[in-house]
Amino acid sequence: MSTKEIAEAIEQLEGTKAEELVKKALNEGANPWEILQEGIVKGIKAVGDKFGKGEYFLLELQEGAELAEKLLPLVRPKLTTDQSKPKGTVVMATVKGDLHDIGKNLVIMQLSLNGYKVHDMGMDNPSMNIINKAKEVEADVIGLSALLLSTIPAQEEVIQNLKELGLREKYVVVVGGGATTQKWATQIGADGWGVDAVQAVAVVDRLMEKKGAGK
Ligand code: B12
Repeated sequence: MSTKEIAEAIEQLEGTKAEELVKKALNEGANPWEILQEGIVKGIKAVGDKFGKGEYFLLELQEGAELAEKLLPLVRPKLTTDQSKPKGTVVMATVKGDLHDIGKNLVIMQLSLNGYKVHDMGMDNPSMNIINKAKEVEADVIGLSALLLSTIPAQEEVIQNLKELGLREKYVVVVGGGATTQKWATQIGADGWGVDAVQAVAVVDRLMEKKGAGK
């Protein structure tokens, strides 16, 4: 039994098979994080590649997303949680106009498992709503996810709004999502960028340490 089979079943949109394979892998004691990354995430990305090449249509893209969303809760309880005092408070949001939240949810999962208190704002969030939420919960970090080239400017808009309100130094701002790069993050003046959920934690950890030491 390999995580490759899980990825392939998702790519082929074989829901029942994918679910059985995930359950079997968990029962056999496979590493849940590996099932997540090498199985589910690789599978959904393969669906996206097929969509990008015109081999799958929107309906199939949606089917793949629904399948991934059904599989994630099977793995979630198997990942161990860090019960210690929260390391910090994070507001995580997918930006305005963007309806992708699977990656954001993985980042939330990983940050929570690593001791952060995370407020999930869901998707399609106007910039000011994100800022108001950060103020309300006294966040340390604002995390912004964007998957579309047409929506990444909204990440920059949040940073601009923070500057205009005189709040830029108050929050660590990290950006991520399939359409972003380190170069983009630097260009818009974000504090950090992460390629995946594991790196997101490393980046937030590093920036929080720096903030604690007087940023
Ligand atoms: C699933 C999916 C959908 C689903 C989303 C459902 C959902 N609930 O999320 C649905 C069907 C709704 C959808 C719709 C559309 N989609 Co779509 N979708 C995808 C797909 C296949 C997978 C996205 C995903 O979940 N990836 C897996 C996760 C784990 O990866 P991730 O999101 O990148 O997140 C990881 C990292 O980026 C990082 N990360 C993410 N966020 C953050 C935040 C921070 C702060 C940090 C540090 C890190 C971080 O960590 C995550 C975990 O490792 C991608 C293809 C792909 N390769 O990603 C296309 C894709 C993103 N979609 C695409 C398109 C074009 C669309 C539509 C415009 C299609 C249409 N014609 O209607 C619409 C747009 C809707 C909208 N307004 O947003 C294009 C985008 C092209 C572009 N670059 O602009 C892609 C790349 C497909 C393609 N190859 O063409 N989509």
